[in-house]
Amino acid sequence: MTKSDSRMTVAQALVRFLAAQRVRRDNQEQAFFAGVFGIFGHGNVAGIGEALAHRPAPLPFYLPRNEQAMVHTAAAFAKASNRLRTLACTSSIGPGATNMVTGAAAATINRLPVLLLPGDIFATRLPDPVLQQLEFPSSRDASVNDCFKPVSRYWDRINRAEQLPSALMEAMRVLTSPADTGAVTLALPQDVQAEAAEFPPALFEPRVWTIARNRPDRAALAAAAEMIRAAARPIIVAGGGVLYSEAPATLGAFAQATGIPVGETQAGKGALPFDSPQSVGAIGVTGTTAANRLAREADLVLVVGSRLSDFTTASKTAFAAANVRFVAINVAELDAHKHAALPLIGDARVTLEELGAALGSWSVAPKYASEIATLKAGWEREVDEIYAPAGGAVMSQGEVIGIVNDFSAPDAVVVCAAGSLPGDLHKLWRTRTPGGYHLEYGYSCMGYEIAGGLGIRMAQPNRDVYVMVGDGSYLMMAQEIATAVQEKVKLTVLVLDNQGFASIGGLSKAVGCDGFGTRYQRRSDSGELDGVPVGVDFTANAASMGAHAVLAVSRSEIEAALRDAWSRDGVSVIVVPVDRDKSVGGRESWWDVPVAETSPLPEVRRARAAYEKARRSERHHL
Ligand SMILES: Cc1ncc(C[n+]2csc(CCOP(=O)(O)OP(=O)(O)O)c2C)c(N)n1
Ligand SMILES: [Mg+2]
Repeated sequence: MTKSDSRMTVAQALVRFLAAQRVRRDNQEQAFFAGVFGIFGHGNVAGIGEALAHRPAPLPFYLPRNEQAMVHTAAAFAKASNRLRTLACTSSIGPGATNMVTGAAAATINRLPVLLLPGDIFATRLPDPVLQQLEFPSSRDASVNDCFKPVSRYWDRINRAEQLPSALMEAMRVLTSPADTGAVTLALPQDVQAEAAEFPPALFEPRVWTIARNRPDRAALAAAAEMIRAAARPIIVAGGGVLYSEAPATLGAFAQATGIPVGETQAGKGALPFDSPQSVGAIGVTGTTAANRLAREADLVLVVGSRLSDFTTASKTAFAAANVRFVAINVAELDAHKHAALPLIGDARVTLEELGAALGSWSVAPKYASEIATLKAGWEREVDEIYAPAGGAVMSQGEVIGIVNDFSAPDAVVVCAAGSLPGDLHKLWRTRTPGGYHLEYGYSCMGYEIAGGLGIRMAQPNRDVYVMVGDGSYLMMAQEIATAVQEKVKLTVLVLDNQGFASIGGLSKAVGCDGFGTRYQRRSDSGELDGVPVGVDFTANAASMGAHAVLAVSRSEIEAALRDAWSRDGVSVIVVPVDRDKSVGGRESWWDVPVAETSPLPEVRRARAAYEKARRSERHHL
């Protein structure tokens, strides 16, 4: 590289750097950035936009329809790549930038790497205030991009070209760190993006970031093995870390050798095939009868790669035995110490291998093993019953899930994020292949589904992707259908229409409020939203964006629509009316949602009394 080659704009240097970054784990090495998503405005069109217009070859550019959605697409892409690849996202300043904040929070909470490049106000401050600039009265140093700080694992603002190299190195360190990863935000003032400078040629050399498989402390590992040997009723909680570490086979072997049952979190579901003898399915608020009963009496919980959210711990009521103790395998200290666990800070795969070796031929007692088998068989019967044809004019959501599950290939991926579907899918979806169950349930962000489906299919073009989305989530963010059509990405989207929020409607009833404000009804003469249904034509909406869209009311219509979608390219949308009142419900679990302490509504007072009683089971694990 000659001296004149190394003089370039900040934006050009950034793009060139991105194209040169590679990641390696085990024997797998690949480019870390699979492309750049972007929506241009005056805050990035002349800087990053110019640099992308003549970008290095291996970096494709994608034009989405909404900035929040593109971050979801990038996060889903990263999740479906087990965090070994991601996409960068560029936006203009102001609303384009803040639209990404929700996506950043979702990525960071789910521990998924995404690189966000919002434009920012002039570093020179000369033309201030520019279009879309927030004028913060007590500091000229603030912009709307400061909103990204708490939702980013690394945040920086590049006010001078000289700051770029160290910021990029920090960005990569965080993005490729299993423990620290999440959204990384580099705010780029629009004047700085276009400024030229000399950059050190080494910045653009191909660079390989190795993702380590750290091993836990030896003494802690020995102590953990002792605790497991001493346990009579151990259970494993498998979280997303099992999948990200590519440890499903290791976990399967560990569970088979020890006979310890495995309950899965939303992020961890699919760690074991549903029909493996040790799999007791979903655990927690949206868990199975089998997993929740075993959790209740467990004396030892081996947590693998989970952040133990309230949905997993049933708001700290799931593990009810007085003597219960925890051992937690996690790359992050933050998680490994939760519930006063004995922390095994390390990679899930190598730690399970070492723990398995330390346990030798130890396994659970035959009586416990047969109890596990009985509970598992009982749960599979329950699923069969919910999957079975029930008749009736409008389908239940559980039955629709069964139809899609039965139809889909073993390596198909179902994707979802919010509403009543996540709880039903967590319990009912029979996952057969790791990665086959993709739930964004860290942020449970309505609108993730279709944008996420796009990212999954981009990461895994050979797997069928089934987006299952409620009517509420669809109405919040369906526009990425147009992006999928543009990119010729094949997706099958099932819109489950129950005319509003079945999930929050049910919750509202449970807290004594009778579903207030959760139905899509027109305002009536009473002045309330209790008139005739709003009635959205979802098939017309999807078709208008280039999807093939059909309404499917009965079992046979859904099956025919799935077959048709499978045989087509592009986006197929199947709209299925579902009965909001035929819910699958919870299984021996509880979720802490505080009920009003005083109210004129008698139902609320009753709910409060029940709440106070239930809350007594909530405990500290110290
Ligand atoms: C962006 C966002 N806003 C609000 C919520 C709270 N919320 C959770 S589920 C839900 C309703 C979802 O409706 P729909 O997609 O129709 O699913 P259903 O509950 O009917 O199954 C709402 C409003 C959320 N999770 N995300
Ligand atoms: Mg709905």
